[in-house]
Amino acid sequence: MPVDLLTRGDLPRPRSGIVHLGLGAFFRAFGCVYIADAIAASGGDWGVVGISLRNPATRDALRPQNWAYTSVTLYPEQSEARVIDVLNDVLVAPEDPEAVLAAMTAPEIKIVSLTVTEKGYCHIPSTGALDTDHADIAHDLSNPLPVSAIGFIVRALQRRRDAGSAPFTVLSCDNLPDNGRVVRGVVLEFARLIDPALADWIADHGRFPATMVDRITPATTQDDIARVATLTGHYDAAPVLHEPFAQWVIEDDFIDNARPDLAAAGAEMVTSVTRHENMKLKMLNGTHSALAYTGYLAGKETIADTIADPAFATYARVLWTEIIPAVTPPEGVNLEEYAGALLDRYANPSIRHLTWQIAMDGSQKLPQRLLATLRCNLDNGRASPALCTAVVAWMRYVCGTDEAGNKIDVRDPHAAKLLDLTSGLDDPAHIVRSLLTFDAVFPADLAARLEQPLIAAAREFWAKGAQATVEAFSK
Ligand code: CS2
Repeated sequence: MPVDLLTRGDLPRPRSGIVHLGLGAFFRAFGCVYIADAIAASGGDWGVVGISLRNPATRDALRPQNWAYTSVTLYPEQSEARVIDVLNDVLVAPEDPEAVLAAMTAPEIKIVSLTVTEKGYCHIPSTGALDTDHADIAHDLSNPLPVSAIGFIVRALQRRRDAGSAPFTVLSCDNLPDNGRVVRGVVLEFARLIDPALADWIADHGRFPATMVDRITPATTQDDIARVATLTGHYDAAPVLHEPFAQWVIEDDFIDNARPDLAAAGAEMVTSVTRHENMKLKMLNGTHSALAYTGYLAGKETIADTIADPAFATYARVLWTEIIPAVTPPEGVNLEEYAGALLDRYANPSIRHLTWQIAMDGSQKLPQRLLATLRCNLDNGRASPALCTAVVAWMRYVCGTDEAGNKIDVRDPHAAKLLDLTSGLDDPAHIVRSLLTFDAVFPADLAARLEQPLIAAAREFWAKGAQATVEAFSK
């Protein structure tokens, strides 16, 4: 069927009030949709300038469409498309960092939001401190034109201070515990290293509200692009496809209260997101990672495929029985019901969320997703065999070959280091001991307490394989 190019919607375009760093599928499927709804409900100059920090693909795909794109909600049995029209421009940082700084310095920009994934914060996952050995940070500390998100934020704030304007609110939308505190911490550390007075100014005037973000959004594939053209009759080079569910919980702490009316769009504006964030990271992301490593090694391509195997569905339920005692529920939330809803979300057969995609960057994810829960359970004398299995599945995965001996494309900022720590080792006990020395992931005190239970879990995992190990949780 011949299809027209997607064109802009009819709505007048809002002027920009937000710069977003890291314009991936997630923010376009999530934040931009909330912002569109907030503008529709209450108006305001909250258009978005998107920044791609690495490559031009999204900019190149969206420019011929005047930055409009299709957001597709995937229900188990049908899908629903809608055009999102809040982007005003997309800049590609490596091509023109000056243009990015200029956009962030414009006084009408009130918010700089970011989805740069865990590793984009350039922090040490186990401590939260800025990783000053990180190549991008080392570069940005000595160059006025940055490459990292943190460098851009600090240099733009420096320009704003020098111009006598107010700072922007920094809105982290990544899956990190207390993400506002994490970004504030690395921004202040960076600023102190280049200009201590700037650090004081940011500490006094800046705002870094924490958020909990939730919507499952797999990467868009070529097949998806064809599918969306068939669904809508328009060719869109960069649609986003996502589940129906969305939850955004935001600490309502913005400079001069300048923000879109996100509550009108369904976001929960609260005084503290800590409980929501902990619940989501441990219960959703923790089981997601557990299913990704075990599922991948058992030959499952997607989370829906994994959960369709009853042994893995049972494994997920067992994981939740270990996780729930370590979670303080937000007011009014029943954790058993939350877990049940997660299982339904995972089972959605329309969502092809690759286990390999979720398996990426485990060194950045394990601390908050699995290890914090394990620590809490150890402190309280609770055994956690299913969580230990998840950690050893990650250890097995980062050794770099699957159970049939095929090479795994392990994507992790520390992939080489992880491989180095395990290469030449066959005995699972040696592999566990070696990986536990990696203190960016395992603080020494936790490593010591985890050694025995992880070695026991690893012996079983290596001997039986992923599928049989997971099946044992059904017995
Ligand atoms: C996933 C998340 O890729 C991953 O690591 O666990 O992206 C997950 O889909 C989202 O956090 C859901 O809100």
